[in-house]
Amino acid sequence: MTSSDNIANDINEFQYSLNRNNKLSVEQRNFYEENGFLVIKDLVNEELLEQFRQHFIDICEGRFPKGSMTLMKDISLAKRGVVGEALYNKVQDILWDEVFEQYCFFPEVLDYAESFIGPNINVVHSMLINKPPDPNTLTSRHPLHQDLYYFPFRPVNKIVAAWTAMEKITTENGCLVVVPGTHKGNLLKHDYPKWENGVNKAYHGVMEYDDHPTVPLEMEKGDTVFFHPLLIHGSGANLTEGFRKAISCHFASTDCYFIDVTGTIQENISKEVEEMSAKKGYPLNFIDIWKLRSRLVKGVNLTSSL
Ligand SMILES: O=C(O)CCC(=O)C(=O)O
Repeated sequence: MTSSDNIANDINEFQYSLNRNNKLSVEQRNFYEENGFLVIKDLVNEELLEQFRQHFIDICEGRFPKGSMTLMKDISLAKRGVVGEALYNKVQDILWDEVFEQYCFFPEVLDYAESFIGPNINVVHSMLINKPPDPNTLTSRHPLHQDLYYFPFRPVNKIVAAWTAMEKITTENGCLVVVPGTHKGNLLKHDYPKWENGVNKAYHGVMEYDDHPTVPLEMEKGDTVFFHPLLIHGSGANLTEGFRKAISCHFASTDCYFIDVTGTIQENISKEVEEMSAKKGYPLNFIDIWKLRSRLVKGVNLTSSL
């Protein structure tokens, strides 16, 4: 197929990816179009992932200051009095950290992000997710959700997630699970799932969706999945004795703009996030909180308020 055929396809068929930088084949674009996600094998090198692992452990064990990052605890493990790497399930807002920022700026990841959202890119959400061994409570599960629910910005097709496995990730240690094709639907109503032992803070799920069939994404260390912010996804419990880690960013085009979520199905999460911020001593509104999570990582920002 010639590049002019590609452009014709872009105009006629592709809604969710762009004809840029020849990173994606037509087959890969068709797959993303149909399914809302795409796994790229072996994208991030082992040495960098090991730096991230050690840095996370150093932060959890107090050897490196967490600064403006947020460390989140697993609710069941917190009750059991465990400490360090075995307690924390997430470090969030890693975009200004001298070690983790290398992921936000990683050229191979950004080249793929460009194929989905264009050349001018802000990182808008960034985290390292740790799943310590589950203490038989299943609280290491992440309910099925759509990431757009958390985001007060649009347009939706100008946002993409990158999620990189930091070790071999399987059904046993809590891989991502997805519902292919759901990126073509609407944003659905979310709330806390009514699970026996509860669920981690701010882990809302699509309501009445728990029993929906999913596809597991088993991945090798360094594999990276790109996915659309409406794709319904979650992850299983870590039923092994080891840790399961992944590092992830959401990227948005600098064409994105903020929206007011008052009166929408996003209002409940906006209030909860504002309360969490106030508790930490920063009584900011939802949009200002997201402004602080954003940083230009590629190209120029001529238009965005993000
Ligand atoms: O890494 C995981 O277990 C799931 C992460 C996820 O879906 C999220 O944080 O939105």
